[in-house]
Amino acid sequence: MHGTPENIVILTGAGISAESGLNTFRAADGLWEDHRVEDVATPDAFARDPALVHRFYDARRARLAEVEPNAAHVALARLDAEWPGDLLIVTQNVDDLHERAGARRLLHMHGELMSGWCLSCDEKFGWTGDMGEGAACPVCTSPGAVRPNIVWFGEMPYEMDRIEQALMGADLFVSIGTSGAVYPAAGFVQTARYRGAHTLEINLEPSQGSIFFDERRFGPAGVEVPKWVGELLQSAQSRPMSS
Ligand code: BJW
Repeated sequence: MHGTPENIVILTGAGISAESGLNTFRAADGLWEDHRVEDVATPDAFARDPALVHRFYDARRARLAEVEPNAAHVALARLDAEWPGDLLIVTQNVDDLHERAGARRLLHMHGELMSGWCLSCDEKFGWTGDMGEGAACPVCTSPGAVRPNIVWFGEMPYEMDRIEQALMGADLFVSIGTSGAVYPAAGFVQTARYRGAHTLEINLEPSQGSIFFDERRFGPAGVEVPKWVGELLQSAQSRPMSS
């Protein structure tokens, strides 16, 4: 790209956590007890079989205790700490590996595993351990009305206004480890590009929206992200942005 960018939006997906040992959704190993994510991550699936859906999320919440952030999460946290311009990491992931690596300018557009939502009083709160069907809400004490605070298919992702605003002001948009199969996240590259941002994809292989990126780097996130962050911080040092 020409010149040093000032305002950066970074979209991350399951691929950034793969080297930490978390399964992606659409790889051959992406099935859970033979279910596709589209069959368990919906309000209909939860209404039909809440025990199954709770098992899916309880297992994934438990798995978080066994994994650590990898070099890609650490590199993005370093970029967040050192980048003087605007920066927003928008993750589709519901794991907490970005924040455990130290990222601060971060939002979870598809919710968080370590959070619950009471359908009785509408409060959202931190949650550790199993949730299961009978969990009582810590706020209103209603039993059996707590669901994982996760954005399922057909539900509106979180913080869309803030994301839209950041995309409008971005001069660099970077997508890391996402297949580009799920909207609205898959459309962010086109919004950023339309506003004139340089667009970069870092992924193991071309994503579904690969043609919309100006630049593509293929390889494991744990290798490619630290390399890119090092280059970006180096170029910002040698060509400081206008104040
Ligand atoms: C590596 C790597 C390594 C591996 N290094 N890379 C028809 C057309 C268009 C849209 C729709 C449609 N029908 C329905 C819709 C809308 C629907 C949708 O997009 N459906 C598609 C299936 C078509 N979307 C919704 O319903 C969303 N809500 C919505 O649209 O509301 C209305 C709205 C309107 C207007 C504006 C705004 C909103 C909600 C979507 C909720 C998604 N939820 C899930 C599950 C819940 C979270 C959870 O349980 O974890 O979120 S689905 C699942 O997919 C999860 C993920 O966040 C999401 C994206 O997956 P991701 O991260 O891309 O993972 P993978 O596995 O697909 O890809 C991994 C990539 O990494 C691969 O490319 C690998 O190569 C790569 N990789 N190892 C680098 N080491």
